[in-house]
Amino acid sequence: MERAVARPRLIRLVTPLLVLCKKVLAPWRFHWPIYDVWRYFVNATSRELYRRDKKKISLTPLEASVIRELKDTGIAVVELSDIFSGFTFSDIQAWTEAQLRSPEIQERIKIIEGGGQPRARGGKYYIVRPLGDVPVIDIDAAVMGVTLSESILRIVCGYFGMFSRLAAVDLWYNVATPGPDEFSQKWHRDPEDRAIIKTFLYLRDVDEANGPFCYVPGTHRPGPLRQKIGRYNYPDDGVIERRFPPNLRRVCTGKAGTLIFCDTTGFHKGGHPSKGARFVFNAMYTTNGAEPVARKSRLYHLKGARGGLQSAAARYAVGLCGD
Ligand SMILES: O=C(O)CCC(=O)C(=O)O
Ligand SMILES: [Fe+2]
Repeated sequence: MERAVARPRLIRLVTPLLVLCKKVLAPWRFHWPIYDVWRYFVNATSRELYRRDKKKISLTPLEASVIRELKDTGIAVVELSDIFSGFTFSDIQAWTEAQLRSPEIQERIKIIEGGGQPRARGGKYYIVRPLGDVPVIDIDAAVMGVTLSESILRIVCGYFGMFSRLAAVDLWYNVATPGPDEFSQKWHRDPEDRAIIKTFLYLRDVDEANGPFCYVPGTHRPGPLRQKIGRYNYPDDGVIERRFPPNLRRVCTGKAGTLIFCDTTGFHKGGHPSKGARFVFNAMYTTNGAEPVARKSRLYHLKGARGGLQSAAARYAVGLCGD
């Protein structure tokens, strides 16, 4: 009886304090060490959901080895057809190539190829985005079937040890441009979360001249030039090349259908073709602690009903993304 009276009183006393703490700490949420404490709590539900789901799922040997490689090195590269038996990559290619054929997109490519620098999101004029600056994509598109597939989510959630959010998807056509590397063409760590999985699906062959994705294996762990959360993570030019000679860097050339899984909190760069172009579909998976997820920034929009989503992990992944 005493406890029944005391509890609401305690809550009444503590609630304004908690609200005050939240307000005072809010601007510091993305700074160490508050970030790591906050991230732990904000992911409590997703960890619990994964713990329950894990009992019902079993990983294929390939999925298990991708997770192992990701944990060891921060990167794993597979062929899409190895993960999805019977899945037709040609459906994805047909759909993505069709997006590229739109007259406005072709016009924009010609302008950049002719040396023009049209206005673009984040100043990245050399990336043509057929799905728009804030991509809009149909949930029934074959490429979304892969992005939200049980197999990819088993890998991503297995790596995080919790359910994850699909924070971004995009289709990029990187046009060849002269001049030095800019923005993400330079070595950097992504700053949004303590662990981030990005997938890059090559839609056309990528060789050394087409701006392949590059990575320094092992740098997903805290180490030299430590990741700063929510902030600039670009070392000065030449620093990465000096610290990590070519044998310690991985250049991901590959055929169309190559699928890269990567923890981009490690050092990476790419997307600066010197010849031709690079055509790639990318997705970003994060935890609830990622800056765009926590700030409710919508980096893409999904069209279509979610009813067809089979797994709890897929429903959770798009759970915050409105139409
Ligand atoms: O375009 C690339 O290969 C790298 C892109 C990148 O840095 C990123 O998506 O975080
Ligand atoms: Fe990046």
